[in-house]
Amino acid sequence: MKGLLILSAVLLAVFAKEDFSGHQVLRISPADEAQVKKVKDLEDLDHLQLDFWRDPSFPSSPIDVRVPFPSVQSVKAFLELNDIKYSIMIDDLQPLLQSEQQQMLAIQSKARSTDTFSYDTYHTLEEIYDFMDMLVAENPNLVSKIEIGKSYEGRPLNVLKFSTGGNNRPAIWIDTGIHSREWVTQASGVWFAKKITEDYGHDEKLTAILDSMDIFLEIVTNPDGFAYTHSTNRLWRKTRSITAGSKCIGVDPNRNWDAAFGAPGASSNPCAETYHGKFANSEVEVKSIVDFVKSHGNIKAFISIHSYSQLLLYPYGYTTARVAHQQELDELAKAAVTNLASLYGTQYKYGSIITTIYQASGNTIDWTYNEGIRYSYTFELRDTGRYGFLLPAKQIIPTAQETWLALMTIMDYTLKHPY
Ligand code: 0X9
Ligand code: ZN
Repeated sequence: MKGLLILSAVLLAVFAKEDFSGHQVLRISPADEAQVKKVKDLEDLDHLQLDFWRDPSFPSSPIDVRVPFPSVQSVKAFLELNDIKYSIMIDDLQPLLQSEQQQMLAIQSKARSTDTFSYDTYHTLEEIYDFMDMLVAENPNLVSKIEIGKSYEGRPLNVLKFSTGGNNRPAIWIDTGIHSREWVTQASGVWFAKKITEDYGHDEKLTAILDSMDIFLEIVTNPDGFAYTHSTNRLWRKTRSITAGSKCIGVDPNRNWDAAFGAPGASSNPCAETYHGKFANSEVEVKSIVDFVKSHGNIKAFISIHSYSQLLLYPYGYTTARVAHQQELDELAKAAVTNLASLYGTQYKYGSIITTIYQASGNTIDWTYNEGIRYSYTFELRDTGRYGFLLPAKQIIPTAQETWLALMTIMDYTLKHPY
């Protein structure tokens, strides 16, 4: 019976889902701006169905792009014809997806408490929502759940509040999973939540933080997208909202914020992965955070967690203009990545978004910074491209552990440097 159940789960997983057999991820290294432009122009050839994992920018980072099987030959021929250097980063995506699925199915029964929950595997939305409820039930004096809104498809937008009392204390915001395919981020968010409950009253620094500040943690910031990565397309990034007049679904929730909305560094094409949406805050997943931040009024640090690339970034993404607190943010970033590396040697780069990665307008932390939240940061977690968004589950705990050291650095600094 059990064998049959597993078999049917596997069959369902195989037939209901988008198949990535023969899809390759190429790492392209343009030699100059002209070559960047040639690669960028490929994105507008809709029939190629390219999915940029790392956007075109020069010279700061190579371009990683997923090429569907039917396009592989022509894209390579194009690159070779134009003398553009590339290497094959992932030679077939499907086996990676299959081992990820097998790993998930190997976890037998539903956890009855957060002590028996498997932190070293990926979980469905339902499992993560159950985890939150268990954590709240087990720690009623420390953790509560706030619903800040409902997603486009009607799912609750749940935020965990860690608080030891007080009235509207200064607070730290952390979100994971605003891009749904960045699975190591939601998994790390779950681990952070458990870690906070374990360390409060035991770890001196975290205890001091929670004795005068609150922490808000939104683990599944894009639940519709996340559900879709499980049901249909593992590589879904955007929201799931319908755009009138287009056959393409979804808006990039990291281009939809009211900071240079629609400027260069976002796309006006609804089919693009960086589509900014019809207007700022059009996505309810974004608007709900905006409303929460404004009504709270006392958030002192805002940390938005993505993957991949191993970066710790601060504003701005839309302009090369420096933020007023550039030096302070830079020094704190340096301290945070140094502490992160102390655990397993994982190397992070840091700097402003536009100088370190690429131009991105309408992104989360440009808005939060302009809103007056000085310690606004965004992480890009592991790895640097070997697995990209398909980071093996055995890296979840090490990733979360090392990231926690960086988060503690920022939170401790926030406590000690009120403004
Ligand atoms: O393109 C993005 O939105 C970010 N990269 S990702 O692969 N996670 O999609 C980079 C933009 C930089 N800004 C933030 N991460 N907030
Ligand atoms: Zn992202």
